[in-house]
Amino acid sequence: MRLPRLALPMACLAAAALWTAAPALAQETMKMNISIGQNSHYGVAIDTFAKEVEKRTGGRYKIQNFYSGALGAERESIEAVQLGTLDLTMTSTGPVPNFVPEVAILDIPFLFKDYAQARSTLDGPIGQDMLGKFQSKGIVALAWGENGFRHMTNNKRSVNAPDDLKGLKMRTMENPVHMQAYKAFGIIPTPMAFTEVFTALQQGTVDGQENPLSVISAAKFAQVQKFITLTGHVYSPALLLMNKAKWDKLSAADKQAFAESAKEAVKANRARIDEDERRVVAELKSQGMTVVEVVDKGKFQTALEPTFVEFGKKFGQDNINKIKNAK
Ligand code: EAX
Repeated sequence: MRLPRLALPMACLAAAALWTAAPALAQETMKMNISIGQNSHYGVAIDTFAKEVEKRTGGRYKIQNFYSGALGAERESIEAVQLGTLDLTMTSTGPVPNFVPEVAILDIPFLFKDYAQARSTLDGPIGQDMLGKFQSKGIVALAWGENGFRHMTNNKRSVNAPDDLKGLKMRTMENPVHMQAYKAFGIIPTPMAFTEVFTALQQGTVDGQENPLSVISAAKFAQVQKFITLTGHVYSPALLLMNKAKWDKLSAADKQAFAESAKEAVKANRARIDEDERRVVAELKSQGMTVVEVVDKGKFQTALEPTFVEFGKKFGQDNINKIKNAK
């Protein structure tokens, strides 16, 4: 059967029209990974980020999120973002000194006095200047997020003073500042990726660990830890990191969309931490943990004096004081 004379040109026109429309509908999917579960202060952050990126780029970009270290632990994820085998990650600063040594100053115990000061310092010139140090390492730090003030948990005994920490085998992040400081407490530091911590606690490979309430709750550590002391000994920042080559390929408008989406993610992240800080202590008590809530932090700081002197030499006491005194 012969087609009407106009059928073929019309078909070509329709195909051409579809083809020209195709680029506008083209969608690139980027992968993002975190070390803890979706129902967490990081999960809510990257889910917000994903929603905002798709909305603000008009669907040109989609973020596919992975949780609980599905694509690797934090150190591996940072490495993968640097290499470009992973597009984005949200991570604590724990492993970051291995990539950007300058960031290690933020891991000094008792550096920040409270959440408000930590947030304003990181969102201000000191923090923003530090974000700039990632680009030469092939990484774009989109924003400072938050992990929270870290507390000590263990299975051996209630910790009421620094001496109670002596001899405890504690999992630490792969962070040189933490490991050096915790030795001053008499702790035996055992660096380990977060994805291995629950099993290590369950099997008694380590006696304890230290993490913010948000992490302790999300990781269900009450199932494998008996005691917690609200030492708040370290403020643990977090970061949203992106592969630099991928960032460079974005248009100016899409760069702005990603940056604004990161800001929205951090708002959700910090709001969840504020909620966890109100909620989790009661949760841990109901799950059977013994909670030492009233802690003489001065005693823990005094025990760290020798390492504070070392940190002053390593990072410059003026630089440390600049952060400590930041408003
Ligand atoms: O970033 O490794 C840790 O203890 C971190 O606090 C955890 O992975 C969340």
